[in-house]
Amino acid sequence: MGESGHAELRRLAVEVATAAGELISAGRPDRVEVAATKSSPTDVVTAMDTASEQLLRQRLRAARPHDGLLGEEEGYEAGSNGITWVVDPIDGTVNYLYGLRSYAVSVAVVSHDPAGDPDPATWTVLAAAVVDPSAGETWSAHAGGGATLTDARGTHALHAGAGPELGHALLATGFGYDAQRRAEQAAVVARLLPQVRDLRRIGTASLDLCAVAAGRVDAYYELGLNAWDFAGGWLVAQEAGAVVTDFAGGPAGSHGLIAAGTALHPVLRETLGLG
Ligand code: LIP
Repeated sequence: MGESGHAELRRLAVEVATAAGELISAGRPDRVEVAATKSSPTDVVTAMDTASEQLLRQRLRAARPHDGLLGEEEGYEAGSNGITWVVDPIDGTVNYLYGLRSYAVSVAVVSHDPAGDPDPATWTVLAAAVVDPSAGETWSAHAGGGATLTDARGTHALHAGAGPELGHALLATGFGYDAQRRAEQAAVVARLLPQVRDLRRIGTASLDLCAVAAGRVDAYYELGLNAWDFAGGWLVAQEAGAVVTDFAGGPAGSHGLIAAGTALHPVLRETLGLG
């Protein structure tokens, strides 16, 4: 599939993510209820997570019936052509639950060995869209096509800078739903905080990665993300010129992710020392 094919996938990703974004923002009840919990009592699902994923699945199946689908709420449904959509119906569900801004719909499409399952260690992200309904912002990218932010003022090309020296770096990070993991993450923060400008906890991996692409933070790192949390934002940051790897410099994954400019990335990776 050539660049024009990737651009077409990007257009479809933006279209379906925008529709799901409208659903979750216009349909947000004043008081959001927890419908269920998953990996821990604080890892919640709301009825809007489920409704958003159903809309995404329905629209993508209708547009591309042979593709696979991997989503946070309903899991993996194999396709027949080595193309799979990776969707997070509401990234930042806890922000959504509490009525905080900074939640998003993330839609990515990847190519992989048709005989296997989509795996971040070996897949190729072809196109992506991240829609932030509260901010009225749409982030998107396609492989070889660059990354953009569309807002009320128009569409802007994204170029992540090389990054400042560590002591002047503004970092974003996140914490898991498991108490033991949070204790480990807190120990890393305690070690890192005296060495950087400051930390931000936005609560939404896809928007953290887009913030790196736009220079709103200088770097983002997190341990324990799911593929649907980072697949979309990964391509936006990568196509904006940021470096996105795991803590050892290999493909990013649930075992670790660091995104930063070309100069800051190696310094931060060494300082974290988690590789
Ligand atoms: C969230 C991520 C965030 C992380 C949270 C959670 P969710 O995804 O976007 O970066 O710190 O623990 O994984 O659960 O809202 O889709």
